[in-house]
Amino acid sequence: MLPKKVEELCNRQIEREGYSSNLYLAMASWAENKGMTGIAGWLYAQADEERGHMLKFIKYLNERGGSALIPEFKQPPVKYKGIDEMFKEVLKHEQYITASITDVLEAAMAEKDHATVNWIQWFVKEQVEEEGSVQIILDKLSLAGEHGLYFLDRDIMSLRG
Ligand code: OFO
Repeated sequence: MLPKKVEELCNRQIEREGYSSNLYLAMASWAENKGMTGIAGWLYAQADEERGHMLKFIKYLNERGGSALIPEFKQPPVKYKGIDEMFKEVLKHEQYITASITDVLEAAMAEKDHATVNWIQWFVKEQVEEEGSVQIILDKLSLAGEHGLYFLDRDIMSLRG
């Protein structure tokens, strides 16, 4: 049986993954309107992945005898100061998600819920990859300057893991 605390934190994670998806959609839409179609494409793909993460939590909860709750989502910001600032926001958000995944893992460990400890490892690994790939984009942005932004926008999809 799924411990109550783990169920609660998985439901919290459903909201956070769903919000991540909407946040990246909002960023994608903003970038697309600025003519950054490559960056928008990267963000749209990321938004799809986050929706997939939300679905994983929904299905896992229901499979384990819990109840997955579909929440309301707050509206993500509609404007961003620039591409650099936006990707800094992405990294900050992913670090927040990593901490949130760690909360689920630690609760599962405390409750001796080995099934969840085992299942959540996929997310632990995924977060390392996601933070890493956003960090690479930020490094490239700091090298690129205004001129190089064109090339980053053109090539960004090749940086997807
Ligand atoms: Fe990028 O976060 Fe989902 O897990």
